[in-house]
Amino acid sequence: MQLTGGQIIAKMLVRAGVPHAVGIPGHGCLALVDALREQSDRISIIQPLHESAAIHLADGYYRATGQPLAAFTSIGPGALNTAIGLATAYVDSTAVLALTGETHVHMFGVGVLQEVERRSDAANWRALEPLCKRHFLALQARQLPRIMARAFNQMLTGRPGPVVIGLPMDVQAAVADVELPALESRRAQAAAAPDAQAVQEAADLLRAAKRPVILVGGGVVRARAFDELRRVAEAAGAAVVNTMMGLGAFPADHPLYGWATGSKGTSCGLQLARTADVLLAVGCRFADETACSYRHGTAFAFPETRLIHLDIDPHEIGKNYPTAVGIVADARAGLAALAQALEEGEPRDWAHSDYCAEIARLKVEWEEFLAQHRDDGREPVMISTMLRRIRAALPREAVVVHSSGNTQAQMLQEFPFYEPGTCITTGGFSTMGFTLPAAIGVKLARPDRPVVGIVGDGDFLMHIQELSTAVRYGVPIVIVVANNQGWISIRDLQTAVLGEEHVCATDFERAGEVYSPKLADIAGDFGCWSCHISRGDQVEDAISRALASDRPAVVEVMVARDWPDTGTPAVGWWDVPIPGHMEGRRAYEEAIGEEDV
Ligand SMILES: Cc1ncc(C[n+]2csc(CCOP(=O)(O)OP(=O)(O)O)c2C)c(N)n1
Repeated sequence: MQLTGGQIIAKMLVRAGVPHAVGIPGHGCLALVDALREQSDRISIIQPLHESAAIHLADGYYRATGQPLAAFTSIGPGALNTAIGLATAYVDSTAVLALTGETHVHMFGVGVLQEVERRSDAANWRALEPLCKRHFLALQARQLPRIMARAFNQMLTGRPGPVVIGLPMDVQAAVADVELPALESRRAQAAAAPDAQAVQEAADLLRAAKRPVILVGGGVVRARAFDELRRVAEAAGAAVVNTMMGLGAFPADHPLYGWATGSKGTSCGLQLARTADVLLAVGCRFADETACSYRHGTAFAFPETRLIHLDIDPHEIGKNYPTAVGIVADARAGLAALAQALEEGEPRDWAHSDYCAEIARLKVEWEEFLAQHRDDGREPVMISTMLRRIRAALPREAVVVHSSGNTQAQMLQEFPFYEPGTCITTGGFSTMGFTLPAAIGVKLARPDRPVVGIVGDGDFLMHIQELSTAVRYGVPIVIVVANNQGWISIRDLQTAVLGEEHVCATDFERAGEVYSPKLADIAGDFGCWSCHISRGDQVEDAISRALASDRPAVVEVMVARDWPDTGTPAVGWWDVPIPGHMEGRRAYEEAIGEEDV
């Protein structure tokens, strides 16, 4: 087949079942975009307004379906604008294919428009290399069938991740005589299965445990191992706690659910995890937020607690904590094997156990703690009240997207998810700007479900322009903006760890007055349905009307901005270094000695 480089890519995207290519054309990707145009009855082209948003949109689509999209960019700034999106996808282990224009091969190093070449020729791609699972640079069009096959293999097998293919302009345009491989023949069909002996050892430990806990990370969500997780939890009578990325993997109304652990977690999740005798961690990397900066006995007490660590990536096992049993496997395959081994023994009457009663009591205590810090009558409304009202307005199967600031922390602490896969968040990178474009991707993937983004004003303003994308393509997402006129989670941090007099550069002000444009009006100008509210009793009605509008909608909620009503206190520990001259406040210095790293 005689095809240009661009045509090879477009045809292989069609073969891979990629329904959308998201990107911004430029001189650096003309031939590629022309080839996509030829396939436009099979791949729709979506024009976002920022390349990072293109990646977030594709990322949201993948998180909702397991199907990667392609994002495309021009050379130079277009390509480099993908950096935050790629890093978000890489840290959270999600698959996105980024096709970035590069300098023509025969012009490497001359300084073509938008080439970075002072330290090495055509060096733009080097900036992206640490931010993706694999980078390919195609130097000839005939390499592309193989590169594309390898890119899909890298994205989708083992630990998923984003892949970047650098496409010099002449390679996109050059014709090659090629065969296009069947992608299925270029990757393994079954996920990595666990070692039988290790599974047996893990099952023995869990069976003998008095206080078993399962710590659920993003790997469980990525592998869609929801049924298998439930089977293991019930067979072992284990409490289930989660990381930020594991949120939504287990139904919040299940008696064994113990909420989140970690620095922004819950008293319930922390208590269960630190007093476990056996802890099974699945698809989790023990990041500092989960581990309360590794302070011994705060989130975890290894090795007194015996750790079974199940992960697709062998390098995560033993990275931060010593294990009793390390199992390398896909979370679904690993949990299925464990469930089978546990179900062969005597069933546990977990529902009537003292342990289950203790979990219930810890959850009530946590609810009471939240209630103490919440004033439902307050105006402007507290985020805590707003979240409860949003939950009440949404069906169980609604997909909720969130990304940073107090809303993200409070979602972890107090927003119950019931159906698997209904929580989409950037847990590892906590990227401001993710929610809006990712929600568009999620809604494109799941048009049958309500899709709601919950976001702070700072986060929303980072990619507010993508309201245009939602409107142009008629994607009826609902974005709830908690507007506290500033980066108030960071102001809260300044206040909590340094003191109120150290608040700096976190309020939005003009001439000493609090400042915010009316975000609902801006959304209206974009063509969205929008409303502006400030009381808790207005939230449910606003959400219902936004959903009923069947248009992209923005509900701007003015929320409390006075400390401490801005959020719910963090109950875990976080190692935030305090300036050396602030002696009385440097609790973290003492705690460093108690950290396990
Ligand atoms: C791209 C990016 N820049 C900076 C940060 C650091 N950061 C974390 S939360 C936050 C403030 C978020 O503000 P907003 O969305 O308004 O929510 P709020 O803090 O007011 O709840 C900042 C600056 C980040 N997470 N991402």
